Amino acid sequence: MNMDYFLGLDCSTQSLTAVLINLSKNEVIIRYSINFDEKLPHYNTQNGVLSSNAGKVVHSNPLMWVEALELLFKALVQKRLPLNEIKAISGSGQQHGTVYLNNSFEPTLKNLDSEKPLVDQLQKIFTRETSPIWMDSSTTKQCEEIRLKLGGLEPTINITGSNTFERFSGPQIRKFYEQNYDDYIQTSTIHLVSSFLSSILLGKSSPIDHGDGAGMNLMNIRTKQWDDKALDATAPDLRQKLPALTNSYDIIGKISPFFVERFGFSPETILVAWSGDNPNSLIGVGLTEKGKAAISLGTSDTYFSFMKNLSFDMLGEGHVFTAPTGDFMSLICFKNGSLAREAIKDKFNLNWEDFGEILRKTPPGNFGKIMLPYFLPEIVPLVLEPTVYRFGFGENDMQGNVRGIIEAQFLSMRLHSEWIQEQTQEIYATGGASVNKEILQIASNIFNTKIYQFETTNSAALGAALRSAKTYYDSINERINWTELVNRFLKIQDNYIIQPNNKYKKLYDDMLEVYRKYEKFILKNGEDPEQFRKDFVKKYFGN
Ligand code: ADP
Ligand code: XUL
Repeated sequence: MNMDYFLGLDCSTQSLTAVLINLSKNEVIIRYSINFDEKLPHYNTQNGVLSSNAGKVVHSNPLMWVEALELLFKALVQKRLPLNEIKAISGSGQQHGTVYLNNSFEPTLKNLDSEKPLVDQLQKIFTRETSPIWMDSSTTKQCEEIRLKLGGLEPTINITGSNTFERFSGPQIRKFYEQNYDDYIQTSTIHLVSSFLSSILLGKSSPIDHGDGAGMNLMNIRTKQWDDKALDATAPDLRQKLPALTNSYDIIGKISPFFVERFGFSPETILVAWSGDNPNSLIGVGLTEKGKAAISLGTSDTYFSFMKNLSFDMLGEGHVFTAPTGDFMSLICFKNGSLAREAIKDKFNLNWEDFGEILRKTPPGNFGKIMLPYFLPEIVPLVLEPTVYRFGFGENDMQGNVRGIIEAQFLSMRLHSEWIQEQTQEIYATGGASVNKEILQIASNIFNTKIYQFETTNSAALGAALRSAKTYYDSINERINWTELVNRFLKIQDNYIIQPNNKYKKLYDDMLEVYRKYEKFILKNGEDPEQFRKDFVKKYFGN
């Protein structure tokens, strides 16, 4: 029987993942990941990245992603998966990262020899050996320059959907132009992680989709075109170096002969535009309507929601991206996600089970212990010099720190998502840490909203597979709408729903105000809220 197989790939910070689905049976055939540190140690990454200058400069190696792609396909062949029956492929990339290519890029892709490894043939296509990624926070100067040229915060947000951010592609490109002028001039094409990898599969330079394009400070969020003012504010002759923009649901071509010959894909395999990991996860967790939000607890923690009507965060902390459906999505990104949780876990030599046990045994409100968890430079709120602040406890208090970091992360998430107008009735959780029920229970109590936990944490790769299916069915006129498609696939079982405990609603409402005051105190020279914190302790813990 002919089966409808679709493949989704996700090149994230720490790994490259494949999710192969069979839509004739609504099932996942395989999820398979290549972890960069483990499988490709010769790139010397730690958690997938190369970090310098006290964590301010963070790059990764585009050849490592290419090598991972080959390892992944090799593994799928060894597992005897029906690669030749896959109808369509799409993908997902960690957002904002940029890849700098010279004029041998396209000829090299066109003339690949399927007898030789990709990585050997792509050595000479780069004008910049490593790629700055989303964790980089070294472009504050360029952010200010671009914002100023665009007329300040409000026009910048109105044009691009976001304030300028250190990790966004535009400021990163400007830094390269300012500091490596000759290499910038030698650069003929600049890709995102997503469009770079889709180019490899396509055998020629691929377009950038509107979802990932919105994370660059270069695309006009209303017209979905490159914005002349933003391009001019960033670097000279930038338009010529950028690929075209395309809808996330567009077909960009068929798979290149290299992959047909080397791994046995069908030459008829359709490629659908790749997008960023967060837009892909929007589909992978099924957010195709208003009133639903998701938290992704991966290397970064993100909070995002589907948006029918364009609305902006005029405080400049959140973003609006294009959703894969052609609508919009809001997104807030916190850099101190899993790596900050791991820092506490490792400091006390715990495993995740011990960590969960401590969360179960400690009381909501944590006896009024407040942490501001900036283990790494933070994006929201902006903190460039990482420092961890503790109020009412010390760094050796194991229980205080374990609960402290989790409560801090979700209080901060609640605080900084207040601008999103569309009320959330349910939150969908994904990403590596979403397997942890104790963490999700605290998130549920703090938001006072039920949280759905999925069987698979690879929602970006799954979203990519589902996107490729949607486009394929549209192309053969078997139209199926987004909500029908995701509902057919994402069955949520009852035991995966985490209910908020109403008993703690008032406590967390009050604690949010304590937290808000501490952020103001530390970051904006506000008043010292120590007395306020003590009143909170007295009210809930009686001493
Ligand atoms: P990314 O997609 O950003 O590369 P993932 O979504 O794969 O990252 O998440 C990886 C992270 O998941 C790891 O850094 C680890 O801290 C976290 N993680 C894995 N298992 C658990 C667990 N049981 N509890 C909490 N965090 C976990
Ligand atoms: C989103 C962001 C991160 C990366 C890596 O704006 O910077 O979530 O996409 O996952």
